[in-house]
Amino acid sequence: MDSTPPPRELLEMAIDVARDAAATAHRMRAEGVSVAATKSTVTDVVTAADRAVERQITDALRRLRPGDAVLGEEYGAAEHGTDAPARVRWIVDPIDGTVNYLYGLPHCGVSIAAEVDGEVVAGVVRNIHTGEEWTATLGGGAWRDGRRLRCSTETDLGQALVITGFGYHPGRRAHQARVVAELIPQVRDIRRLGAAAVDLCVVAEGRADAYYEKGLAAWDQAAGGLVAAEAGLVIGGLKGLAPGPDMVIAAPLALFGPLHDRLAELDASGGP
Ligand code: LIP
Repeated sequence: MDSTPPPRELLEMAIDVARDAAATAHRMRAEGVSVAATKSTVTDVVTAADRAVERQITDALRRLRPGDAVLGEEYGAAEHGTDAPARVRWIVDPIDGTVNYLYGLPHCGVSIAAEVDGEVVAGVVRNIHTGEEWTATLGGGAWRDGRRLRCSTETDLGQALVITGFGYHPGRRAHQARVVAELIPQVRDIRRLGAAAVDLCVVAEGRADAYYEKGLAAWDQAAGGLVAAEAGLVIGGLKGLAPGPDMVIAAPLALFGPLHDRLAELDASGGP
C-alpha cells in the first residue's frame, strides 16, 4: 500500500519545520553570527547557524517521516535509516543567501522541498527576517501568505527587470560579469539580491519579470522553482537542457525565448 502522503500533507509538514527553522536562524542572527568555515572559496561561507538549522530541519523531518531521504546543502544526503529506496526525498537549504544572512541583509530564507519519485511536488520558502512565506504544490498553485501568485505578463525583454546571481569562483564571476555587462543595456535593469530561492519567489509574484543564474544546486532551486512554475513562469535551462547547475532561467512565456536566446548567444552557461 502506498504510504506516500499527498503533496498538501507534505507541504504542511514542510511549513511547520520551516517556521521553526526560520525562528532559530533569526534568533541566532540576533545573538551574533560569524563564519564557521568556508567551502568552494574563501568567500563561500558557512555559519554555525547554517549547520544548526540544517540539523534541526533534518531531525524534525526524520521524526515526522523516518524512512524518507534528506538532501541538505551542509550535510549532503543524510542516511534515511533503511535500505529500501525512499520514495520521498526532502531537499533542504537551511539558509539560502548565507552571505546576506552573515551581513544582516534581509534577503535570505529557509527552503524545504519534498520530492516524490524524483519530482518536486511541494515546497516552501520562508524569509528569515520578514516572515514572508511562499508555498506551492504541484498543480496546486503558488501562494504567499494566503494570496495566489501570478507572475509578470511582460512581453518586451527591453522592459524586463531581470534578477541574476553570481558564483563564488573568481573565474566564474568574471565570465558572469561579462555576460551581465552585455545584457544590461538590453533590459530594463538587473538586480542581484543574493538568494536564489527567494529570488525565484520574488519573480513568481511579479516583483521582477525574470531570473537566470548559472551554478545553482538542487537545494537552491527545488522549492523556489516549484513556486515559480506554479505562478506561471517557464523554468528551463539552455538549449533544451533541464534547469540545473549549468543554467536556470525563469521567465514568463513571452520572455523566455528572447532571454534564453540572448543568454545562449552570450554563452551564459559557459566559463569555469
Ligand atoms: C546563494 C544563492 C545565490 C547565489 C549565491 C549563493 P547560498 O546560495 O542562493 O543565488 O548567487 O552565490 O550560491 O550559498 O547562500 O546558500
